Amino acid sequence: MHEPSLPRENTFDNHLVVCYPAGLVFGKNFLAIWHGSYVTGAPGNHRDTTFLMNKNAATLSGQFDIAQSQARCRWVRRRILSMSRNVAALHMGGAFSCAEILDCVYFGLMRKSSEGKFQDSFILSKGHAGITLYATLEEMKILSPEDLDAYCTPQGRLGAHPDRGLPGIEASTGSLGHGLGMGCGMALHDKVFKQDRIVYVVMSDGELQEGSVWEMLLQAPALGLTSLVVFVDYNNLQSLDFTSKTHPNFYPIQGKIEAFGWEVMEVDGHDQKAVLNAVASRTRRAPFLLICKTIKGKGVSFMENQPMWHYRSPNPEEFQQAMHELGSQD
Ligand SMILES: Cc1ncc(C[n+]2csc(CCOP(=O)(O)OP(=O)(O)O)c2C)c(N)n1
Ligand SMILES: [Mg+2]
Repeated sequence: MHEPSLPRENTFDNHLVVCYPAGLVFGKNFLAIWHGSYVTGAPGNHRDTTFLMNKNAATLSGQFDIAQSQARCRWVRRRILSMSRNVAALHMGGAFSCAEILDCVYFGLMRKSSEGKFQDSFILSKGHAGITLYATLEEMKILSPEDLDAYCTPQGRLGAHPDRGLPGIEASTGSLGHGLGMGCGMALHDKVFKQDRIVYVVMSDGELQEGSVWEMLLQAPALGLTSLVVFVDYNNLQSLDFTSKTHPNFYPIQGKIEAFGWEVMEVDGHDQKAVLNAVASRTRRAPFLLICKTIKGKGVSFMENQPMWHYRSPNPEEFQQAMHELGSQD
């Protein structure tokens, strides 16, 4: 029988036997599981994604300063706005809706080793919000200002969607519906190999339309993937319309996912304290999913809840107005 070849050129020490049967069970999630278990591997095995963290970053919730986080998020949104001047269009609405979630993950939740490397992992499943990840990584001094200035240019290395192997980026995403499968693969790896790592995944609410997501929602509790922490950026909007209008039967979300065996909570996704408290209160007896109620385009009055701002760059007047609202005087 033909066996798929393993990425031997890498330094992985995992074994096919662990996930091959899982692949049979997971059907089309096989590749995502494969990616999670083999390509990403154990903490410390990451090929190009280990990096020194900003030593000044507060990484424990106890040190997390809400006012500083709010200032960082305003800065992240302004940074995204400034990047929008150089490209025809970018996913601004969904980038703004998840700024606080990413800030909580990177500055409040992710643990680092004594050598300053991340012990935990992060997957931005809604890869079209890569600009928020880039700006957050710039805040952490993992990406440089020059990297962001060259966003989506031939001479730059940051594209519209995150690419694994760039500093701080552990998973290539952008095709919606795969981040949860990757996260499950990573968590399954850690369970089998007894690795102490938490895998954080940020998904969009539009992704809940993907069958692959529901396969994993069904499977993760059965596999006992208790190191998995998932955030759903529930902004009630996808590209063109409100998700509650196009897919009303998804709502309410919480009970459906709980019925599969997850521990689920719902908070205001722009309230850092609520997000961190919810994650801190998880029992660790089941995979944890936090429904984060957010506003697409958050922070700029004329962008909030407007489908048009899913994928549009502001004109010069709109840019000035948006900068003003985001505290350009900070
Ligand atoms: C599999 C797949 N289908 C379609 C797209 C194109 N696409 C990019 S963003 C998006 C939807 C955006 O809505 P949502 O997923 O809820 O993200 P957010 O509201 O957070 O921007 C779509 C359909 C994609 N990236 N991947
Ligand atoms: Mg959405």
